[in-house]
Amino acid sequence: MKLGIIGLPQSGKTTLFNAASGQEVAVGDYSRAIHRAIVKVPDQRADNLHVLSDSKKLTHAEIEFLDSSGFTGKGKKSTGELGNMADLRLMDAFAIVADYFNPDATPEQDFTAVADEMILADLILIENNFDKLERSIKMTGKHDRARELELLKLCKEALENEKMLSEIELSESDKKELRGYCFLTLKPQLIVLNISEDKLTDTETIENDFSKFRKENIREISIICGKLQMELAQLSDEEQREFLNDLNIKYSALERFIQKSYDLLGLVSFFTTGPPETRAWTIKKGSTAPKAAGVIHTDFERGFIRAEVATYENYMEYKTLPALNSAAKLHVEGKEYIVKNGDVILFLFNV
Ligand SMILES: Nc1nc2c(ncn2[C@@H]2O[C@H](COP(=O)(O)OP(=O)(O)O)[C@@H](O)[C@H]2O)c(=O)[nH]1
Ligand SMILES: [Mg+2]
Repeated sequence: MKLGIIGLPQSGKTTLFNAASGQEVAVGDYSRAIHRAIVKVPDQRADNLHVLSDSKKLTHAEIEFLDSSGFTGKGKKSTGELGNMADLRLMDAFAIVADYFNPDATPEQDFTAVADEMILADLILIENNFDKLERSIKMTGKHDRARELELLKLCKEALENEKMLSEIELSESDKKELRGYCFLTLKPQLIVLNISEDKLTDTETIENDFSKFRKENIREISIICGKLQMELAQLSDEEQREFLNDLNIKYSALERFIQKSYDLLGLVSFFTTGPPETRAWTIKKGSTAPKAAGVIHTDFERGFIRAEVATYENYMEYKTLPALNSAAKLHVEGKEYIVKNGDVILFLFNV
């Protein structure tokens, strides 16, 4: 799963990338270089199961972050020809970073400029394909792509009215029809307000001010002080704890940012745990038990017999499989079972 960090130049993209990845890429240099990192998704539940099972190994879920340039801030006046477009189209979601640390910052305006550029890029993509498709349908008499053409028309209209494609109603089969286009404005977004240190105590107010941008499953808000988080990421675990204690900060904004990205990607975690390893696995929301087993090993999916499932909360309360079993908190589930966020699972399979 890939999350693209985008935004205007000097908004703090590379700073945020460093904070999330622990890398030390140079910031503030107007560089247009692309950086990639695999970032582990912090999850207290995995940490707790690890301790409970006294596992030798602990493995967290992961997402790929891409620090990407390419947006100019020219909005509607841009050419819509974004740099590294191919990379951007492959992202599953975007974190759109907006400067809210400069005294004269205009985060709403900056977000709109990025949005306009995304809209324009999608519009150009349609324009480049529309006539070709129309002609091919006419010439070959192949009407199986008629729906695709209809959808492109619909999308074009929306974009021309400055709407993102995520805002129009599309059925699952329509989305499938459009999948190949990898439209930028169809991907979920996390608006990252990159605040200055002196706004750290106002995050609630800021969150309220920007709540109009929030839209379920489409757009979320995250407030973070990138610079502080980047400096933190470069300290040892112990130094980080001391630093946060000194500032009287109990939670890590960075963890919440990563967790929000994960949610936005439509992902949930299930766990396997035991003495050799505790591990958080990633699946798409709505996956069945055999699909989840297949994430561990393809043989597990093919040879799936059943799953023994406990909720994370029950697992932590009863601590062992026999205890869970006698309390009737260990459920035997078959092929149709939809795995839930936080399930602790033991798969039985036959290969
Ligand atoms: N004060 C402050 N400065 C920041 C913050 N985030 C980034 N900057 C500064 O803004 C400049 C641009 O940051 P950079 O991450 O390179 O932006 P990018 O062009 O979007 O990758 C650098 O000089 C950073 O030090 C922040 O949270 N607070
Ligand atoms: Mg940068």
